[in-house]
Amino acid sequence: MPTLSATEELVSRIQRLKAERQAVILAHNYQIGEIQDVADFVGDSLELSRMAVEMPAKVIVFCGVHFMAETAAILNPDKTVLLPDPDAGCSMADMITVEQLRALKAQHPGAAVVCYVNSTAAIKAESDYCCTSANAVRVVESVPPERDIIFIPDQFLGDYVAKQTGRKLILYNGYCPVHYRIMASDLVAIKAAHPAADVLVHPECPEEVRDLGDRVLSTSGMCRAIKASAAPEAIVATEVGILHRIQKENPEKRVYASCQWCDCSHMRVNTLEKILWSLEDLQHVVSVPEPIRVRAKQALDRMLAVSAS
Ligand code: CIZ
Ligand code: SF4
Repeated sequence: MPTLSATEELVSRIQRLKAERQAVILAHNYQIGEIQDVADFVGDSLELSRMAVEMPAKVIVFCGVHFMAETAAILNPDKTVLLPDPDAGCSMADMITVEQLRALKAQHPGAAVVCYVNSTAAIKAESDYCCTSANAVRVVESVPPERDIIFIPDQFLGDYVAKQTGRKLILYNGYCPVHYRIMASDLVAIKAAHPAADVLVHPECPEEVRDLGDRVLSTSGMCRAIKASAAPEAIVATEVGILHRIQKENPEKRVYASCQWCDCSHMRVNTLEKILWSLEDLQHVVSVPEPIRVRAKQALDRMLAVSAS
């Protein structure tokens, strides 16, 4: 009988335990390839949140970062949500505290607060609407026109949405350090080397980088666009973990990252071993105190109502 490689052995133990625990494994588009391959679903945070609600599983192993697992926990109080590594944070989410948000609200009384999903549960609880990069434009358009809007924490996504909607947004100075590494000059060079490629840029990139793209899209928007395009090549300006999914779905295409060192250290802390340990020990449980969960859920529900229509 052929012997299994160490990875195959790990995968088979994960699959066995997953069935025993009635668990589902959800992986974000930015996770490493072997985690995407072991997952039941791979997607962006909005799709994974929806999947977490729809799946009949008792346990959700959320392979992503803390705010994503928290979002799943907010929407699924009766399920156990596990994060394989409790230190998988998000630099952008950590850039704003509740005190800073309250100070901003005090400066702009009456303004609606739209928070990007890349934020803590406590920040969502202080916000009126949540949004992801896939629905930020629609969420902002749904805010009554007479209301001012505070948009937190991502200044670049906020700037993009302001330009798309024509709404004047009160921006905060947060940003994603990973997307900030993508230089316009790198994108110019790679475009020159592959002139036939579709160029897809994430809205967390600064404007001079966004302006070089054919389209500005969320991660799952990029996956859909590449599948639908006749172009034989694509350049993606976002976190490099997404290349695995795109290449797997489009084996005949050549896909390039605009920046090789655009990898998120938080996303990288999850490993197959940690997924196995997480299922063995039912660790690390992500839960949100009920008073915060209920308020944060209102902001998420407003977002889900807009993006369902
Ligand atoms: O919403 C998400 O999953 C993130 C963080 C990015 C994207 O564009 O999908
Ligand atoms: Fe946060 Fe940026 Fe990493 Fe996404 S890529 S989890 S926004 S630090």
